[in-house]
Amino acid sequence: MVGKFFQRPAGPEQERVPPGQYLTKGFPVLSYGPTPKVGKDDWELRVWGLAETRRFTWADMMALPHQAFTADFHCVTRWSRLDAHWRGIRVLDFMAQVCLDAKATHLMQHCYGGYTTNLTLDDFLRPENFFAFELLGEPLPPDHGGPLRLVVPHLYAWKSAKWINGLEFLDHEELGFWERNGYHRRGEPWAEERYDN
Ligand SMILES: Nc1nc2c(c(=O)[nH]1)N[C@H]1C(S)=C(S)[C@@H](COP(=O)(O)O)O[C@H]1N2
Ligand SMILES: [Mo]
Repeated sequence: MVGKFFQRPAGPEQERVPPGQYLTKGFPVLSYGPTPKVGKDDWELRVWGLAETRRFTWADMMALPHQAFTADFHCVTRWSRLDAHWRGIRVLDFMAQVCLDAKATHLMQHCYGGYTTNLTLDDFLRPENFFAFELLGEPLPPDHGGPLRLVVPHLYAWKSAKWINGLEFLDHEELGFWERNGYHRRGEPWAEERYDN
């Protein structure tokens, strides 16, 4: 994997690359299964479980505040992409619209295509987390999760659900697709929480 496109980190960037990761200047696509085709007219994001049940349309999302943000992205397969420029909706701004049950402690992200991945509420409700709809100045390409994906920069990128269409709030931990298949339940890259639970 080390070669022209994957470099061992050097200089000041080194401090920003978690252990065991290699830098890439590009932005690889990593999907399990085909890219779902979802038009913005049919698109929706559902909220259920330990929260008031809601359906957000594309227009509902576009009515929320938008922000540009820059984030590093670390895939557990060992590539890291620093300083990706995104645009999206801050999770905290979105969640101001959601009436959560006080018992909620965890959530499951659901996606078009059937992918799932779990988070604790603490890992979700952080100011650096976004629902992104633009990448590098373009509408988020379908392969990268368009029309909308989550970006959770402090955890390995499998926690950043592409084509997200549901948030299920829970009072206990359930495991998502990769977590049931041997990935770590939390996935913190600086602690190299890769495969063992
Ligand atoms: N719905 C969905 N989300 C997903 C995945 C997936 O297969 N399906 N792959 C995950 C993994 S393992 C990574 S590394 C990132 C990759 O995002 P990218 O393809 O935009 O680089 O998306 C994550 N989110
Ligand atoms: Mo990944």
